[in-house]
Amino acid sequence: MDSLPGSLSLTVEDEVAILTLSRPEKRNALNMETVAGLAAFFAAPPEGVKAAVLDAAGPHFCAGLDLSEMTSIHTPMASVTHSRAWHRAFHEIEFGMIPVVSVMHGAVVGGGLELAASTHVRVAEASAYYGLPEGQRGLFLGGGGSVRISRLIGAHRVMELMLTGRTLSSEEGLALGLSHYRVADGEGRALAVDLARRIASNSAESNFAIIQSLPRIAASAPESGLMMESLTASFAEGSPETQARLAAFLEKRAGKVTRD
Ligand code: 1HE
Repeated sequence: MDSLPGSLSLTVEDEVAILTLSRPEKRNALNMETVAGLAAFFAAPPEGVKAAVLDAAGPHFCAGLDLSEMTSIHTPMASVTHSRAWHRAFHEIEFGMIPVVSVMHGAVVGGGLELAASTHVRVAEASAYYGLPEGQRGLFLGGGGSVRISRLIGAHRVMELMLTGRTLSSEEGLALGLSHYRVADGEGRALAVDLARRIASNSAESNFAIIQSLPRIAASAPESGLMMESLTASFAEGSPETQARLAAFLEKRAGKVTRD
């Protein structure tokens, strides 16, 4: 793959890529170079990688849009072009070929929360907090948050967070669905890697169906959704690997579904 910008760093452990936002001196604020780097990485993940972890260096996950870049955006066309570039990048994450587990800590605000909302599994450390300070900055969401964050917590909560500028704690975020897990500070990355390894061990067809079809089915009219569900199931079950996995279970060679 093309080289990453300096604001992103990559390690690959077996089938799991760990991509780290690496601009802690600016609290991982998302400049266009970083957004383009995210788009390029998730459009073409390294060969053999089956799942990714999105982590962040320093005390904060992401301070959102790099506000210093906004000073050069003076026209509606420049602004819409900027937003659409974010949309393309986050689309590559949400509808890419590999499931992504994010690890959130400290500030997860504005565009940082939009970025996290485009990942498939979200782990929060206790220090994580969430906010949408767009109202205070004279901005609006532009990285897909109106759709994705609203889907997670409801448009009414997105509205309230943007209007008041208040923040939610990691406990509140867990209860509302902003994260799926909440762990002690410093424990997020290990859990995320463990989850990514587990995800990577699923059949590739099932993972593809889960991240590509499920959100589209859920957003469809029920009758179309049900049809799409049947077609997706036939795609996943048609994999040669499925028969081997079913045989392994029936011959008592596969794991059982037990309480973690
Ligand atoms: C930044 C940014 C940024 C920090 N753009 N440079 N986002 C916000 O409104 C959040 C703005 N940031 C903050 O509220 C705070 O920086 C934090 C709570 C995240 C962290 O505080 P702290 O005390 O640890 O760091 P700091 O001293 O405020 O910032 C360190 C440096 O990062 C400093 O630069 P320096 O050159 O003076 O060292 C800050 O200016 C810089 N920095 N955040 C640019 N966001 C697609 S639309 C999405 C719309 C949005 O995302 S709106 C939300 C914008």
